[in-house]
Amino acid sequence: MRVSEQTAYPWVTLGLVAVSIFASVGGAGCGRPSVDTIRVAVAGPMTGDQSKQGTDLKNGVELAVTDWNEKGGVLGKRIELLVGDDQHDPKQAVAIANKFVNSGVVGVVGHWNSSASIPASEVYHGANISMITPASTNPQVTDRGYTNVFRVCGRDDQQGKVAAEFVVTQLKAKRVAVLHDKTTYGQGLADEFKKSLNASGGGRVEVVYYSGITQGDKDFRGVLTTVASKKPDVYFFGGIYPEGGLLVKQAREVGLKAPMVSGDGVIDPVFVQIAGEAAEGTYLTFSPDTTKLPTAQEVLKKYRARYGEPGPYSFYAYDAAQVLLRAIQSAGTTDGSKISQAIHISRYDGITGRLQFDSKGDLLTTQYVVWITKNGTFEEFWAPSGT
Ligand code: ABU
Repeated sequence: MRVSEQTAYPWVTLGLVAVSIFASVGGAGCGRPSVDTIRVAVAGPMTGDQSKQGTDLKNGVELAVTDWNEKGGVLGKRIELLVGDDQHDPKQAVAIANKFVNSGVVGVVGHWNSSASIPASEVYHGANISMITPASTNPQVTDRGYTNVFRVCGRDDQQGKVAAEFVVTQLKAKRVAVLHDKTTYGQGLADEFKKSLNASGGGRVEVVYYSGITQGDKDFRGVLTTVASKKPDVYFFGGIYPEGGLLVKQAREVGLKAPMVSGDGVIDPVFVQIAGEAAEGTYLTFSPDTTKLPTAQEVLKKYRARYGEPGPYSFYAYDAAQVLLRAIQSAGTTDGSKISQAIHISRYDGITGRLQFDSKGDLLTTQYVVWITKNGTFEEFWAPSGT
């Protein structure tokens, strides 16, 4: 079954030996796990315009679960993986979270979108279940003091600062337009970028335009014409690749020649598929290339053999699952508080780097660099000093 065929189901559960075969459990939930099974879950946008990201997360977690099951599972029990499709919709994310809780899930890897992770984490917090997001970068994910919430990626206050430093010191921009998609992530990142512009530019940078666009819209020529009239040196976009791809494509059509700078929500091959030639020269902040890390080579080989090229967050999902399963094993129990405690004190060298958390649930060390879109792909372009 292809992922696109999952649309009809709020989630699917994966078989453990033939992990590529999905069995629908339908809308009624799937009961409680059997005594010889421990349930974990992965959630993200498995269908719709951001399904590439959900699928990347699902693949990464599935690979980690398969590795563990091949070695005998966790606490001597078979690991069963539930997959939840939140369709990057906050309400659907809460519905999925409640279904996980009612199905006896002991830990969740997800969600992808900050606007899904934040409301879903309220449910996991109430049920005392650990949640590790591989990709949700909005500061609020971990700034609410929840001891069950973790992330294995960076934060937008850090990412926005790196983008601003790049725009000021490398692109030498004086006039900057700022667009966002009005989501928790997109607007949050745009605001962090804008805030940091003043600090990086010593007051010499002018924000000549600031506005939100609507996710799902297809024609941005009107707003881009207004942006062009402001004659920016650069325009920043806080948002995801479906809109990011259309923006750069339509910017060309209305004569806006300034480069677009954006963040980790845009760095995916689908951005290039949508934008075509117009994607060239777009700058994107993201972590350094995980596929080049010596620590990732074994998993990269397995991932490619099973799924093809990993996506930007595939390996973060793999590592998040490893952190969760190791915590269950070291806690020696499926008690939620003990699993979260075990994550807090863990210090694990994953395939993406050292995974050790601060009291909030953020990684102690994360890094952002700037990538450029070149020849239809992405290359690392610039790193801030001191990294
Ligand atoms: N950080 C990339 C996009 C996912 C999100 O934080 O909403």
